[in-house]
Amino acid sequence: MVTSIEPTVGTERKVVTALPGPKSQEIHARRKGAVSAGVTVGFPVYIDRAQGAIIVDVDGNHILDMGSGIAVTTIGHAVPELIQAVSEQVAQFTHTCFMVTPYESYVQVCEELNALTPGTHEKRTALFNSGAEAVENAVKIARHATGREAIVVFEHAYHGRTNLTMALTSKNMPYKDGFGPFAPEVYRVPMSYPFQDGRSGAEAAAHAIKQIESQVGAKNVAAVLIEPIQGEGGFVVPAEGFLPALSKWTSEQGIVFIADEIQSGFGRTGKWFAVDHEGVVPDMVTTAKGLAGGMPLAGVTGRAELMNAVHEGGLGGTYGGNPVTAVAALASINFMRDRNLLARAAELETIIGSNLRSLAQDVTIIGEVRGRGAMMAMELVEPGTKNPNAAAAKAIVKYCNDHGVIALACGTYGNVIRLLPPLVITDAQLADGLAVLGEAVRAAN
Ligand code: PLZ
Repeated sequence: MVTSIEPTVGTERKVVTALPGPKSQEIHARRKGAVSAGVTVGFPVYIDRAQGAIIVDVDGNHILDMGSGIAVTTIGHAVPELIQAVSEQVAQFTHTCFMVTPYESYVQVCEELNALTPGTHEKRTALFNSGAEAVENAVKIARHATGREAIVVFEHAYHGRTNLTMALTSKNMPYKDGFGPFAPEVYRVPMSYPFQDGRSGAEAAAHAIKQIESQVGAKNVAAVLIEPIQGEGGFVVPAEGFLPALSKWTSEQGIVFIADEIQSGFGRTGKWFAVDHEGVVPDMVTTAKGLAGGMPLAGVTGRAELMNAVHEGGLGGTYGGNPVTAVAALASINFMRDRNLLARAAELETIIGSNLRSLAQDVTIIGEVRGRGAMMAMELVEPGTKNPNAAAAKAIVKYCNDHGVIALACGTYGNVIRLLPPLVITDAQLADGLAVLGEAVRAAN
């Protein structure tokens, strides 16, 4: 049984070849003949193993991970407790299908999600495989429970790549182009985006609500679906008061308020959920990514009366809540509690925020530094304007990658650099990563 990790990975970034190295290049060339061209790769170093915040590629380069596989490995790579739980579960049984013959870990994950998501009301949970699948199911449930069809989403939103979630996602390239027709009854309204719209939270909410009332009609709306902090759309943090105002209005109108916490949730922002920062209690919450430490698991958690409104057999799927992923979630949640990782996320906000803000004083391309916890970003602009500067973002990501640091871009216009380090990153690793990022920004300025 695997109970310990070889201590060979170490804790320091170490680049020993040009990146990507020769072995990675060889595999990457094979990829062309085997993998659909539709699936692209940002940084083609092929990974051999990883531990904590360090990823080791097949050429022996030690790369600093400030992306966590897009906000997934929040607890870091190769956590011994998770390895143990998963290994034991694989040896016991890997699959029976919860709908055929169930197992306790599924129930335990639902109990945890019911307890951790905001609000003390009676809740129920259903488990799925991916974020997109969770969002689809949240919409199914909201429609079924309300008997209404319209779904309201926001500008810059990202909710997935399946047919319904493509309709919910805002950005055409690369997510939607040529993949239509899309599911109907989806309506998009403006997001609160303080840096760009200058509106207060209350003003932005009134603006969005007015648009829903005039263009859709509140009585037709099944759900308002929102990322409390937008992920792919640019780490947009809505102005204070926006989410509470929307949540209040939806509850007055009998509309289901769904928080898509797939990227912002599970400790990433310093609280279990991003809505917790403003005391908002959604009717439903979707989770995935950080939930299970790298295993594919997603959940929909909501008010019992909504979740139970669906007829028996109306929800499910072959693999949803697979036992290996379920024990990974339990191990990951325990690890986060034991290590007090929410507090660590808040510390990371202070360290990263002050570093990026002082960098912003010295350069002209940083328009805004924003984010919460270990979900921090900078929006890059043409100097002296608020116009997006995607070329700078691209150059910064490349510089970081060339120096063995994973940093990701995002944003409707590709002009936001986001940092999503694992919460176990050490102060020394973070200082190293931020130093490389600083050089990258200065070089692009
Ligand atoms: N909702 C808020 O962030 C996934 C997408 C990467 P899946 N974000 C990463 C890409 O280019 O495909 C995401 C999200 C929010 C839903 C999803 C979808 O989650 O697990 O990728 O289906």
